[in-house]
Amino acid sequence: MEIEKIKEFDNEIAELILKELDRQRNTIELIASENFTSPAVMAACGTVATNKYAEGKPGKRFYNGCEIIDEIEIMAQERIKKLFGVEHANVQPHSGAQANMAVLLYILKPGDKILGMDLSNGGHLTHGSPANFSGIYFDVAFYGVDNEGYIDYKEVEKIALEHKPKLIICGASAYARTIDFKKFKEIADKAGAYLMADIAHIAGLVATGCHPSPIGYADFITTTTHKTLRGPRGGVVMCSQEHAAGIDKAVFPGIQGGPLEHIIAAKAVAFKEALKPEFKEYSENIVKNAKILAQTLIANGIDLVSGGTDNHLMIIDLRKFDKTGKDISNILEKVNITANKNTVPNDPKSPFITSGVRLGTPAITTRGFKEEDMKIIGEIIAETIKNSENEQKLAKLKEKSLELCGKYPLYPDIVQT
Ligand code: DSN
Repeated sequence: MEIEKIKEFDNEIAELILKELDRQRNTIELIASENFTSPAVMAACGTVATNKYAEGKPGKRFYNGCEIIDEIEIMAQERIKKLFGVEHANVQPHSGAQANMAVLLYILKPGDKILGMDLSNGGHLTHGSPANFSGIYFDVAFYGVDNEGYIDYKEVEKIALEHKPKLIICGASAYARTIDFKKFKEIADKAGAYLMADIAHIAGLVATGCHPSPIGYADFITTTTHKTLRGPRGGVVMCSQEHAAGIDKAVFPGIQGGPLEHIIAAKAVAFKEALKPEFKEYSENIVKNAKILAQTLIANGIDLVSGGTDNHLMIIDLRKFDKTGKDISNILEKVNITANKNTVPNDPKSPFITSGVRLGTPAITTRGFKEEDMKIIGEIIAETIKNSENEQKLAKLKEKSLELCGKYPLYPDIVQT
């Protein structure tokens, strides 16, 4: 990070960036959708590739001077195709929301029917929420989870056959269990629907075999690149050759202008990292750490939606403590743990208040946190929930968090002067 260069011209922003670095260093980061990129990925984001306009696609641009940018973008495409075993990848979407928007623009007309997972049950805004373009322009039906917190595939099938959507969306932002893509494909076939799998959360796990893959089942696969995949912030759409031209056209000129080529360069670096054997080991550790964290919380009297986890995340259900996700996520911040409030299935509270807190292990696993650390973190969280009004106790818990952070320095090569 070339912080000195920023400092020379703009000390105010440099100081704020350094404060943010300090916050990240001294916080146990449990937001399930966040991660810490490698220095190489971060460096690629801050390069001359940011200067180039490259509307269009490699070999077919609207601007001159794109020969080298083309090589970068093709390298990103080839690496992610190899990583997931897909025929086509568009690496230009600025985010996961844009990746999803491209698929919907390509395959649907306004008013068409879609079926997605309810946001309050673990879905995503772009899967049909009334507050999002996907709910505003399309006729949406939702599926959710059963009382145990699992997707009920019989119920999904029933809704799909009643609603007859043109597109079924699977994939989630807050679902701790394995997603059965084969079952979704069978349902989509019965309903005569296309299937889109949004694997934003689990992409790194899918790439390394730690979660079953939707390849071969879903017509469209979308992902972000910054969660378990540990790249820069961004999105990707993957599909078969049959849909390649349509998806490319939907991304540009359909919904975006010039792609962020510096971010595409950073995506390429991240995909190279994800193709290494060490990344498989990292993904296995994410899942292992999540399981231990879940077991520790349960052993300390904390309820989890679905009673545990198969992947990188879990949702604490606070209802028995009569506490809200909003309050507890704020109090966790006092003990230097960052997490986010999250609805639980059939939540009596609004999405701004909620009865749950979502936790995930991708970021702390990158830092090097291990089994024994997960046990300590689980105890800190349980103690925080039970002693949320005891400031003295909270101060002691904060010390414990800081001690853990000190054990695993973050970006040790960035020196604050
Ligand atoms: N829904 C966000 C999350 O999972 O944090 C990502 O869009």
